Amino acid sequence: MSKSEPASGTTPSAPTEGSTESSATDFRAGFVGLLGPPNAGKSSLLNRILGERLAIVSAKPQTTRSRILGILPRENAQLLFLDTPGRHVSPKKLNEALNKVVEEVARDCDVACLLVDRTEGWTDVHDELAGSLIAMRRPTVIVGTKCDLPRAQGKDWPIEAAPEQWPACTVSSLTGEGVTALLAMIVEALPASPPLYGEDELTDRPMRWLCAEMIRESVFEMLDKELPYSMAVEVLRYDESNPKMLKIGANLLVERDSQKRIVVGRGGSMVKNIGIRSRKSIEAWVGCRVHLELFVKVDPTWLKNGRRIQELGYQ
Ligand SMILES: Nc1nc2c(ncn2[C@@H]2O[C@H](COP(=O)(O)OP(=O)(O)OP(=O)(O)O)[C@@H](O)[C@H]2O)c(=O)[nH]1
Ligand SMILES: [Mg+2]
Repeated sequence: MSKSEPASGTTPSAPTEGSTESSATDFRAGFVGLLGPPNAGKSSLLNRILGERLAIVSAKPQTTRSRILGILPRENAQLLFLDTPGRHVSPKKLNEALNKVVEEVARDCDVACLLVDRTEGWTDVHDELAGSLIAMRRPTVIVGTKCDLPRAQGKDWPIEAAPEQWPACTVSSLTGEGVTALLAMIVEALPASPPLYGEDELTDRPMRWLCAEMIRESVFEMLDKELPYSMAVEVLRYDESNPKMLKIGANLLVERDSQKRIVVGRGGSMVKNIGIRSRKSIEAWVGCRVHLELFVKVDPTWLKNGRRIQELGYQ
């Protein structure tokens, strides 16, 4: 989807291999995997790099549930960033699917950025991811995030436990500090290649999916504790026939009746507020008015059923 499109863009854009006139010898292009533990700041970094709010962000860990492609054009390069779910070990079916996404991105990217939250430091998850990236001989940059936070200053940097052959840099997605230097390091490590996607593409994700994600972001924002993790958004209706008014109908799927009561809220107040917040985010994106209808539905199986997880777009 390109940002200049109106409320349309429901068709994933096909790669347009070799479609520009730039010579392959001086042009670089490739996939850049953003990897790290939950909450390391992967989605925030993607948004900062693109200058768009493409990936949803929350203060709660395990927000991202799929691979998200964000395309950054440069004069002599095309950087194809892949945001990933935070690697996290748990026996849940959804988690299994998310870790598979992480493994695939680590395997398929041309360059990896291994994100380390500077306020938390290096963890077991970094050891695991670093082990895989070394085994796959993947060029890797270690990216220290959240360097604007005072708590980041007291921690060791560069990190001793990190493989010393990898270059390191620090960034803040809040202020933008360090991002230009990081991009230069990535371009340096990319292979020579013509652009792989069209020049004005922003992502391969359809607008319908981005709208579902914005609703999910509101859920993360407005509901506490475990509830956002048990919840999925299923878009039932996406009607863009009127260019002045996009109509969306979606289910908020929860696992149990008790959760449904919380999401509906007293007299429907919670679902109403989730709807208002989501509608504002979607309107800011699509640039037209949005009519949004949300329904809360109990679906006790969605978290346990691999096919359902895939249908909902989380794989
Ligand atoms: N101060 C500050 N906060 C940041 C920065 N980057 C991310 N954050 C915050 O850290 C939290 C997690 O950020 P996300 O971008 O959602 O992290 P993530 O790695 O994508 O998390 P998952 O999708 O759950 O794996 C959010 O509250 C962000 O606002 C930064 O550079 N500075
Ligand atoms: Mg994320």
